[in-house]
Amino acid sequence: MSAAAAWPTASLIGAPTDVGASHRGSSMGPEALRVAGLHSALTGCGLQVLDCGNVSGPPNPGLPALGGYRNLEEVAAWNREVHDAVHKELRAGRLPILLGGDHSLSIGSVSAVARHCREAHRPLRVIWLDAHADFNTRELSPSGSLHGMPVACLCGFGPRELVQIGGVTPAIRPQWSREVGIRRVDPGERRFVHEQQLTVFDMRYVDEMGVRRAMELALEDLHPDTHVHVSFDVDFLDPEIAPGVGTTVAGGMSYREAQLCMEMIADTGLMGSLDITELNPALDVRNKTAALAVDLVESLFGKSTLMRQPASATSAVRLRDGSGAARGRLGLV
Ligand SMILES: [Mn+2]
Repeated sequence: MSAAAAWPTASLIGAPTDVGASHRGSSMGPEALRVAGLHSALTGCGLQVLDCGNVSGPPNPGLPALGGYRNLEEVAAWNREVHDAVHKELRAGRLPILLGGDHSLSIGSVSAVARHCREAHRPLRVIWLDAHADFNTRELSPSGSLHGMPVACLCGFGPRELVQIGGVTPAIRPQWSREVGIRRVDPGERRFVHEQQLTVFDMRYVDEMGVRRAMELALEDLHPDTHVHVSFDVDFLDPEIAPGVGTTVAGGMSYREAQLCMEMIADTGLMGSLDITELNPALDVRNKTAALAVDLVESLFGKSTLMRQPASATSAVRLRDGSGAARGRLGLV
């Protein structure tokens, strides 16, 4: 039996807004992901796919920060919509995929996932793939942009409108999350990350220990009943391969490193929800970042280059025969 047969129906939920971002353009992310073939890529992985269309919310007023937050009222309105849409799909037994939109929308999405896990008495693990820790608060943030604050809000540090969205505050505990790929953290935010004992596998860790070790630890101690939520900020990737992002930071994940992250998450078989955020088509080159995101999502759902037999994952894939003519044709042993 292929692993794909176990997946529930996936629900695509677009949230076309950039109200939480410092740059405009991620509002076009949902359509770019659809144009890049997300639906058929998922179908190709063996999933049934339901495109729920887009949720809607207020336009981006583009005003400067007020009381430490930019566009708080608008961010809260969008997040309530995202929360309700994601929670509805989870209750229906489907696997929601949020198409952002800026990363503040994960407040709504993860709040819904956490609420669903509470209702189902299941443990939750949040895998946060990002260049930034997203653990800012009004006091610590230099910009007031809420897309730099979602993890803090989810852990209960933020405005009432955002920390209460899922009904219980805090929505998650810092120890339920694992951040991977981090390479830009504001000074005050850094102190707060340590204070709250957030587990972060930054790029220094990845350089020294490799993606494999980082992901082994990020995915350690999962219970067979754990719901794994993946929050994928496209700026996790190196800007050389993923230019279509507003907040690029050099030194990100290479193509192969990112693929390995996704494949290791797929190997758990426990992913129950996903966010794809911060894709900015206005900065992209011929939609290549969207196409790359779709490629990586395929890996999250179990597509791999050298298919391994699930029962013999530790055995090496060998050439079917040793003749020169057949070299390059890899067969399953
Ligand atoms: Mn982010």
